[in-house]
Amino acid sequence: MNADLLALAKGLASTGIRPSGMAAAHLTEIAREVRAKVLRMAHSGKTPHVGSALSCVDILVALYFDCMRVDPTNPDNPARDRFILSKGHGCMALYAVLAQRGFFPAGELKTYALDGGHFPEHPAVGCIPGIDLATGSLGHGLSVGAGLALAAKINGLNYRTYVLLSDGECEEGSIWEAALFAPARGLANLTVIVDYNKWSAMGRTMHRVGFLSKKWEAFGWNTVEVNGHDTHAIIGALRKTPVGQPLAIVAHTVKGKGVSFMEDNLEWHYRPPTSADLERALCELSARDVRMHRQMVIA
Ligand SMILES: Cc1ncc(C[n+]2csc(CCOP(=O)(O)OP(=O)(O)O)c2C)c(N)n1
Ligand SMILES: [Mg+2]
Repeated sequence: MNADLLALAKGLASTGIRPSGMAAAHLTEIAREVRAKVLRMAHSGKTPHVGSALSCVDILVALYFDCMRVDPTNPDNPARDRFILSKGHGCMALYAVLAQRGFFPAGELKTYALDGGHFPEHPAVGCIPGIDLATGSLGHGLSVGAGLALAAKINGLNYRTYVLLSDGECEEGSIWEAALFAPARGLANLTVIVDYNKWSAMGRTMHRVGFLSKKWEAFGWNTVEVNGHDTHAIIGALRKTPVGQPLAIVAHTVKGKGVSFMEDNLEWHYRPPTSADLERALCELSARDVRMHRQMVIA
């Protein structure tokens, strides 16, 4: 744990262990802020994976602003729920959500991807508060998550473990070994969310649409499909904690979600935004926000 950042986090006002019941408009505003932060990071760090990060923003907002019991002022609290971003290349979204939730000051994000900064392009334990596992090499997160869930069960602890997978990594055999293990051990304290954006790094993922959730079900998981950009639908799914079985949420998402020219466009797996791209994207995000606000006022 980085002592400086932890000290700064302790100085921030605590938002409590679980800020449940936030209004839809508030969560939408948080997601918009997070997307803007992601775009700024990708631009300043000149890094790839902006589409991957934008894909999972709403899922992370649902987790950190409703479902997960975490305390930014005590990020290592042994009672906290555990989170593994198995698709580690999407970490700009996680960094931005942690900042938004008060784990460290948002200004620190300016050091993203800089030598000597706290924010590597793939997350590592100890760089910033709130990272439970170093990830980036795809396919390992669920095995570790199953281990954390099993440890909780053995030790009689009631934390829950959440693992966010990408659909590309669901093409790896190690995921399905862990998927077989968790129901066999009755790990009802484990939740998987699949960011199902239908893209991998080089093209479309191989899962036939409609079959991915059937696969989880066949492996013994309680399975739900949701719109991965409808925060309240995600929250509804996350709150369904089945008895005796782990929970898999297949979240239908759009890579690059929130910025029209990045949506469903694989180019943004690789391309960092230029200054012009950034300006256009930020304008679009705020315009969408204004439109949404107007619709809400009218409704
Ligand atoms: C074991 C491993 N192989 C290859 C890569 C390189 N790589 C980075 S992202 C990615 C796939 C991206 O697609 P997906 O996993 O679906 O994530 P998305 O960006 O769509 O959320 C790959 C193959 C990796 N990180 N780890
Ligand atoms: Mg994908």
